[in-house]
Amino acid sequence: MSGGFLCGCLMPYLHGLLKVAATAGLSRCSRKTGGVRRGFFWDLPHVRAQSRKTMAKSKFEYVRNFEADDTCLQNCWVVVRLDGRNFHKFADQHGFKKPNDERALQLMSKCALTVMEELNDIVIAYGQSDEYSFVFKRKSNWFKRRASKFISHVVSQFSSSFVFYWQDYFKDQALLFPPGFDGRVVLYPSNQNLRDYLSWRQADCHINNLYNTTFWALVQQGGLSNSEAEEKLKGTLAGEKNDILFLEFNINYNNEPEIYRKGTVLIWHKIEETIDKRITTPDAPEGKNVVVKRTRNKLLPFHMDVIGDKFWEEHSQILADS
Ligand SMILES: Nc1nc2c(ncn2[C@@H]2O[C@H](COP(=O)(O)OP(=O)(O)OP(=O)(O)O)[C@@H](O)[C@H]2O)c(=O)[nH]1
Ligand SMILES: [Mg+2]
Repeated sequence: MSGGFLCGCLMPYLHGLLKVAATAGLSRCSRKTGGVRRGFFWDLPHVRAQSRKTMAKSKFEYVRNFEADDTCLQNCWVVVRLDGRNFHKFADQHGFKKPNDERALQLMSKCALTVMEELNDIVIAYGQSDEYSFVFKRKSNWFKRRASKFISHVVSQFSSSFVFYWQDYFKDQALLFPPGFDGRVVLYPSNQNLRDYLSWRQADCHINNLYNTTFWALVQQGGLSNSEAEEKLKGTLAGEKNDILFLEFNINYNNEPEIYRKGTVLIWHKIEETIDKRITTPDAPEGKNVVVKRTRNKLLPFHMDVIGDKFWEEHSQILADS
């Protein structure tokens, strides 16, 4: 390439580029960064995005080191529990039935199903009231086991589903304001720890539900004020609450719906199904319908005891976690 060509063709082109850069405000940018190169046209956002892979790291790259390492310990069960924020108020303002609103519980489980279908590696979920727990496989390497990824994906997927599916469950009740959920990660190193965790949540469901069922029977059917009912139940044991329900209101607590007493367990099940499939064969090149059998994993809800051994014996694949 001759010097004349450089001056004649390339210089006006470079001069043009510099003018464009100056118009885009990059001269100021270059003063700020103290270097000529950093303020040049490759600092335009689209150029920066393209060149990130090929260019050396910027001097700002060090800020990455401020991020905390939140990798979940290997070989532990990763449990994410979320809980509705201020659902006492939310339930009141949206006319939830007391003590249990079937629509609300079904909506919560629909959201949990969506979370399990959309995200990887969740083997079991358990929910009651305004909370849901999700258990990721011990060996999960989803997002390199980063706690922040586990929490944020579960909570955001659940929250958006809650709003998305609201009207399917609350036909005559508009969603009045955006609900929120908090989330946390807890690691459990042994199968027994995980079972005890789920037992704890189910025992909590039982204790609260027995209290609430008795409390609202006293108020709604017994005509007591809230504070009178509270006073009457102060210090009572489970047996005494059962007696109040049975003797005063003819309610056998054991006959209350299982979804209220036990909460909801979601697990994967292998199901066999038959589907119609269209295939072409040498004798039917135009295609024909055949019935095909296949097995697939489907999520199913249960309202059963997870404290005893029976559930874990019948669903041994959950803890096997190969
Ligand atoms: N009426 C009614 N209320 C419910 C139902 N499910 C949950 N709730 C309400 O949601 C609350 C859940 O308890 P918490 O999570 O401890 O209370 P919260 O108000 O959500 O407070 P934070 O979680 O601390 O923000 C219950 O106390 C009820 O007031 C339901 O089916 N019916
Ligand atoms: Mg709550």
